[in-house]
Amino acid sequence: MRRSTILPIALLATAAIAAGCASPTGATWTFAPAGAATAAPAATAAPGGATTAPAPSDASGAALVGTIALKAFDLGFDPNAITVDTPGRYAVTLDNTGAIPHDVTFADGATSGMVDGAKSATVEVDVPAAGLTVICSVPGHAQAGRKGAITVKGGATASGSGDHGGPLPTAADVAADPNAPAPVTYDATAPKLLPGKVHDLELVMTEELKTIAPGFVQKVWTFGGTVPGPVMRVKVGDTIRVTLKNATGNEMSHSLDYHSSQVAWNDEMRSIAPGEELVYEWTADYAGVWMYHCGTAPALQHIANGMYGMVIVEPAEGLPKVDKEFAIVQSEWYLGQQGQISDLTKAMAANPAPDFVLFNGVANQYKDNPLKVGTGETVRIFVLNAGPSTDSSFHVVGTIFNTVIKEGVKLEKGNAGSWGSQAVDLSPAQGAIVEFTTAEDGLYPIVTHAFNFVGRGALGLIQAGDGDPLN
Ligand SMILES: [Cu+2]
Repeated sequence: MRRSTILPIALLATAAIAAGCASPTGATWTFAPAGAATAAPAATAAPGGATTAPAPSDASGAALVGTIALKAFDLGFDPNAITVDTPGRYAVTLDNTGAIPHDVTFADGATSGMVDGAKSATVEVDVPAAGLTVICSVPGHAQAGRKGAITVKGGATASGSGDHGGPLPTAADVAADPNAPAPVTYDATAPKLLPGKVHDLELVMTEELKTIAPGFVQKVWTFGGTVPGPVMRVKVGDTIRVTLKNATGNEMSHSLDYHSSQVAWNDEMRSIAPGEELVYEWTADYAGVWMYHCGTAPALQHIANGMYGMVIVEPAEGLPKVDKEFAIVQSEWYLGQQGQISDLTKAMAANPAPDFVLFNGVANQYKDNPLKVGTGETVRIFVLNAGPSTDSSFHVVGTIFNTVIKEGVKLEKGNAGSWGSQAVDLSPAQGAIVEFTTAEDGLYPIVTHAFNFVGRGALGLIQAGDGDPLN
């Protein structure tokens, strides 16, 4: 029975990956301004599951104007922002693909009743012109994100919807836009070492619209057209010469601060205006997982609006070979109004409460598109906490890190005593390498163990083998 609870997630994920990933890396590590880099068209599947083709008939005899198919998994509804063409009576079928019981309960009281895992049930509901909200009534489930809304086309968005099981912002000040373009998945595969010892690169800073969580579009500032910026991978002893360009047409001055470099703040790290460029040259003297970011004042705002990325500096002798390598940057998003930049007032709070916490720039993207590994393969993750302000406790559920290299401190696989590590604490601007092996086929969630953030987008999955521990 549990097979059917797991496989649909994996299959959905495969489809989503096939639908297109924007790799931030290229062979020459030269990054074009990103007009191209943004969004796929608004998913035609966004109203997913809703059809207005009249259903044949129903038990009550009342005319149905359509049917709605809803999936419940253990973290949300899919979809959870549903748009229908007209008000009227709909038959809603809940397919519980999760492992524990859920229901679908509408604001007017209509409910499917509790549906066990791998079971389904149908409930009829009258959708008024104003739309209505829906929750799972199991205690705690709605608060954890199992809620959504049905909206009638042309009507206001019923409050409470996100999309595709994505988390909801804690702030009630920005409503999800059901027509927002689907987020573009950031390829988490760690790039290969740049060949040679001297690297002449170009990095263009852009200002453009991006969907940072389903339903939420922000005017982000980028390095190289992606958030995070591209991952760069070099070795100790290399020379890196970056031509940094502030794209013509941008509104803001920007700058670049490589934590992996030793240069004067008021030289290479100076701000440049739109249309200007500078050359930032540095030598890789120390190995590590380093942050780079825009340091233009207020740096808090420039980081909170997307201007950060990772530099991997390997020791001169290189890193031992492993089977799979990923790079993950954790960051916070303080939601601004739709189409606007992030909210600096929220980011400035003494106790900041991010609306989203992101892995590689998009809420929950690797929950929807799991990272694939083979069971028993050696896995290495380069992880960076870009902040700007909250700590990360990076953890992969079901695994133990046998190797951790954090800020120059090393736990080595095979050490006397068999010491291991469960979570790596990363303050803002700290980075680490973690290595582990999955014990069996299955799903291994990637989280920050500060669990209040898991429901805000800081959730991914590693899929080992076919994702099914039981076959
Ligand atoms: Cu900037």
